[in-house]
This record gives sequence, structure tokens and C-alpha cells, in this order.
Amino acid sequence: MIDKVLIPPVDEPTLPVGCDYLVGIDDTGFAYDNTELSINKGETVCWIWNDETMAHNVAQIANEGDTARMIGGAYSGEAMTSVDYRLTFDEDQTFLYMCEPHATMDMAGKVIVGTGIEQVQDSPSDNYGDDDDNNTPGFTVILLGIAAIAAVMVSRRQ
Ligand SMILES: [Cu+2]
Repeated sequence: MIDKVLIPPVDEPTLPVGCDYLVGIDDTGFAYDNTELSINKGETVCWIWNDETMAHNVAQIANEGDTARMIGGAYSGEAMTSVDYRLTFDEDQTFLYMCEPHATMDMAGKVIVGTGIEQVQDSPSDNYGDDDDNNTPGFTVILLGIAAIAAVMVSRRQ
């Protein structure tokens, strides 16, 4: 037992230089071997396989279960038996992707970056006027709290 703790495992996989996470093809040949990752902002995921029987790729999709790639999304290019595709994620987001030739076989995966929630610049709900501050419960509660403290202080002085 003690030996197992002290001696590091010999077969620990080594990551290629520049990669924080590695995604390959699993033993079935029709799935990624690492289908859900949680990473920090600034980290790099590497999709790497060599001499696979089937050709695969990495294509970003807009929604889970999509079988058509997202227009303008990340794309490793045409499916190939050997691929080295790397993405560094700098923003909070949930990155969904699939393999085009095998999308209908559910060959897909996701990368959750940071909070997993993208910061949207122009959300439709912001178009309903400038009274956002008045509708923010947390903000209102803080103001009421300060008013109550002030009222107590004023009444104590009198
Ligand atoms: Cu595939």
C-alpha cells in the first residue's frame, strides 16, 4: 500500500507540449475517448489521433445533438485518419462538437470552459429600455438595507 502511494504510476500518459487536455478516438473507433472536459480559461485542448481505421474530424455545433456543423464555428477540416487539431479557450463557454462522418452515431463531445456560460454582449432582453437597474432585486435589497441603517442612525441621534 505504501509503495503504491510513493511510486508514481509508470504508465501515466504524457501530454504533447502545448496541450492541457488530450482527446483521441476510443477503442470502438466511432467515438472520442474524452467526451466531456471541464477546463479553465486559457487552457488548450488537443484532438489528436494517428492512423485510425476511419476518418474523423472536429466540428463545432450550436446545439447538443446537431448533425450539421455550426456556420463560422471551429472546424478541424475534412475528416482524416490522422489529425492534430488544437484550440485554446479564452472565454467562459460550453463548446459543443461532433465528428461529421459519425454525427448520426452520436460521436460528439463537449468542453466546459470556466463557468461554462458565454458572456453575451447583446442579449435580446437588454432591448427593453434602460430601467434594468430598477429590476435588479439584489441591487434594490442593498439600497433598502442602507436606508434602514441610516434611519436607525438618524433616530438614535435625536
Ligand atoms: Cu468519427
